[in-house]
Amino acid sequence: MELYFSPMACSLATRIALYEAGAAARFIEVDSASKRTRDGADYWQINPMGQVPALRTEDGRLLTENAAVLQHVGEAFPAAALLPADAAGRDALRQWLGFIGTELHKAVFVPLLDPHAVAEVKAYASEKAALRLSVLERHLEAHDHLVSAFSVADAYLTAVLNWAPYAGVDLAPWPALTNYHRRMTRRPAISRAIGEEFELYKQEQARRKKAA
Ligand SMILES: N[C@@H](CCC(=O)N[C@@H](CS)C(=O)NCC(=O)O)C(=O)O
Repeated sequence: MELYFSPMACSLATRIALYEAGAAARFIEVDSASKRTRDGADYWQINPMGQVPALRTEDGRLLTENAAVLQHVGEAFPAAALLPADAAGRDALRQWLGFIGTELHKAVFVPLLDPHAVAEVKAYASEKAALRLSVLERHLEAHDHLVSAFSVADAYLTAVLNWAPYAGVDLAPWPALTNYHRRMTRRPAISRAIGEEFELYKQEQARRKKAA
């Protein structure tokens, strides 16, 4: 498998899933500004949306969209139990993946992190945050994970919550969510993935500063 990723982007969730599974994969870094891979390939030609993650599957297909990519990895490595085994658990997982992708990632965090978003757009996104974070808070007051055990949904939520300090989202009013995030980042696979990608993120920032 090959994972197209940008450092500390949502594609971190798939790296986490691959590390949790102990899977061998090739990681191809995409500069989110220039849309070039590190070896100079035009990423628009690879993924016409220009977004990460994109996963080249073992049989050569290119799969995009976090929810699809994460479930593919979960299914490819069943021994890692990154997906619930029962039908109700799978439904809950799909529900959380939809929630994280649309309600949290896109509705709240993308506008708050986008330097081109105007103040009104940021205010609108900020306004959306409290309800969504309170839904997570209520769930995590009663559960250790989004579904019955660690799953790809936890990998995705962790990747999104990592952005909170950069997006100006204060998690302090949500103690169960804050504790959950702290607990997730202590998992060896997650700590390793964040450590490696944060280093790549700093290198990317330094390259951009030098080029400016
Ligand atoms: N709907 C896509 C969204 C992916 C996405 O927003 N990726 C971001 C990084 S977290 C990205 O590549 N942004 C660059 C861009 O949109 O040009 C998914 O769920 O995979």
